[in-house]
Amino acid sequence: MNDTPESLSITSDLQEADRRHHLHPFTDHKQLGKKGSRVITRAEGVYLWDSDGSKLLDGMAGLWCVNVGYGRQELAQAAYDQMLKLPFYNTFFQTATPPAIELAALLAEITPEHLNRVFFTNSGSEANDTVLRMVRRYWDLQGQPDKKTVISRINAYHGSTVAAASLGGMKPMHAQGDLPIPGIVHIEQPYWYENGGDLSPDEYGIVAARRLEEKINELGEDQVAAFIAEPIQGAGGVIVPPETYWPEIKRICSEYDILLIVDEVICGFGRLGRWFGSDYYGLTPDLMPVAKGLSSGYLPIGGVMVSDRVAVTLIEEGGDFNHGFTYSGHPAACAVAAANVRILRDEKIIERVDTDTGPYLQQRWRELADHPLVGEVRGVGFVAALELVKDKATRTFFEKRGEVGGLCRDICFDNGLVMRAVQDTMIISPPLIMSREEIDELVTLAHQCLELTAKELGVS
Ligand code: PXG
Repeated sequence: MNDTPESLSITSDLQEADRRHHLHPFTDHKQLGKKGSRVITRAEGVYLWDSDGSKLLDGMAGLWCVNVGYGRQELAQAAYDQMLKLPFYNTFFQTATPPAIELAALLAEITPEHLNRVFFTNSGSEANDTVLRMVRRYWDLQGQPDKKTVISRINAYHGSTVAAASLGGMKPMHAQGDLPIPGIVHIEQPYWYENGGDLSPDEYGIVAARRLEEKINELGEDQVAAFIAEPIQGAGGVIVPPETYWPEIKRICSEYDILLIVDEVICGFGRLGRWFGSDYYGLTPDLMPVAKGLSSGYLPIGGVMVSDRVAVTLIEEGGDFNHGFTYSGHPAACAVAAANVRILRDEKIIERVDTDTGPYLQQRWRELADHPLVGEVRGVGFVAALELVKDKATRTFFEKRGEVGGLCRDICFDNGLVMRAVQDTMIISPPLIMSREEIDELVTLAHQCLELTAKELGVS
């Protein structure tokens, strides 16, 4: 702590202005008002500093996005150069800019083979709004306008706009503002630890996947447009599906004529040690929303990768697609994203996550399974979770879900580590450049914070 009077007064001034003028996402402002925001002022590599000078190890890569880590000069330079040359021009009305074209071509190269076109957005939420409109447009053009319903999963997170929050399966979000909108339904998430009961993970994976088949049959194949899912659910609690899940989903999607939408906003750009979660699980999405790691969060940008199957219909038969954003293909954001993709590619960062640091992180993370609070440890590549439970032997959660997770998260923050809590599931998703030494530091800090949490709860 650097509690100089100057830094304290700056922090309290910032907190006061924040309290008076700033509404934050997903925040209880009454609670925040009492405490004051933690103000993050700078970052380098895998570390953050707050306005009091405290250093934090960023176990969440910002918000699952700063894949190449903080402080990359090339990305700042790409934005600077592009802003001087052409800060903005749009991509509507038959125009384009070199960075948008270059990034589109680069994305066609690195995404699965059948994905060759991108529709640019500014965020993952806008990407998923685009997905919903594209899916319905596709089936209209196919002469099947009744195929409208999209099947998603409980606890899925696909963003915060009206369509994206509806595609998501978060009850507290649906409870505010009459969501979901019509034509979106949700099935069980493949969460073995909570829902698997006495089944083995592999048995349960099949059961969870068949919920999709049951729902298609219940609604009628002629009403169902698509299934949307993340390869591994991120904000839903790092739900790593059992190995049997995706093969069975693939079987169902190919037997029934519905589109597969794979939301790669978190898994994309290297998080699982492959360019995309679709590469990791061998999926062939018809539409693939991306964001976050696309620019490593340096500037806001997202997009939807469109398969040849869907693109041909939209292009050959669709005429105008009446959809788009002023900043679709923003030149500076595209220049930064292209530079970011080149860093990931040229520095072999994803290969390192696959063969070296990813396995090392998973091995070290699994050591935490011995802690009395930890019921399960899971993860792939550079994403991982711990289930904090009341009783490990019986997989019994704490009565008031979320309280212990919140406590542990606060303890982490106060002790120099950013971990995210989803109810009582503790989550990490670090920058992909994290070294072995930094992984050691992460696991040591996580262990210390578990100890402090246990002490607070009177567990030993
Ligand atoms: N899809 C997925 C899978 C996401 O994780 C979005 C879409 C929406 O992206 P935008 O760029 O519109 O935020 C997300 C975003 C959390 C958290 O608390 C997760 C996200 C965003 C904010 C908070 O874990 N994911």
